[in-house]
Amino acid sequence: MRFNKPLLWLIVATTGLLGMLSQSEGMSAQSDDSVQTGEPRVIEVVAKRYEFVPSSIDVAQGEPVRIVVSSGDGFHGFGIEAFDISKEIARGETVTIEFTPDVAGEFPILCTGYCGEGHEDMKGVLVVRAQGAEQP
Ligand SMILES: [Cu+2]
Repeated sequence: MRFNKPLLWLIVATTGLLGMLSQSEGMSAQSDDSVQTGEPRVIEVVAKRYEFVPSSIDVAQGEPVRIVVSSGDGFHGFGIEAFDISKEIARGETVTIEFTPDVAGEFPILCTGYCGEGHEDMKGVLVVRAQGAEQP
C-alpha cells in the first residue's frame, strides 16, 4: 500500500510543529525551575587505551544519571558490576547508559571488552554519595 502524498505531508508538518511546540515549552519550564527537573545528570566519559577519562565519576544516591561513553580509539567496554551495567563500545561509537544508583559506596568501573595489553589496568571508579551527604 502506498501513502497518499499530501496526507503524508500534513502528518509530517503537524508532528514537526507539535515537536517544536513541546520543545519550547520544555525549555521555558527548565529556565523557570532548573532544580526540579526529572532529567538525568549527563556525564561524558571517554574510554581509551588504557584509561577512562574522567576515571572517577561522582554521583548522588538516588539521582538519575546518564553516562555517555565514547571510544577515544579502538574497541572498549564499560562495566559496573554492582549496577548490572556492561556495554561494549566499538571504535568511534558512543553508548548511553541510564541508571539510578540506589546504593552508596565506591564501585569499580572496568573495561569489559579486551582492548590490548593494558586492558587489565583500565579501571575507573563510580563514587555514589549517600543521600544527604555533603559535597566534597
Ligand atoms: Cu579493555
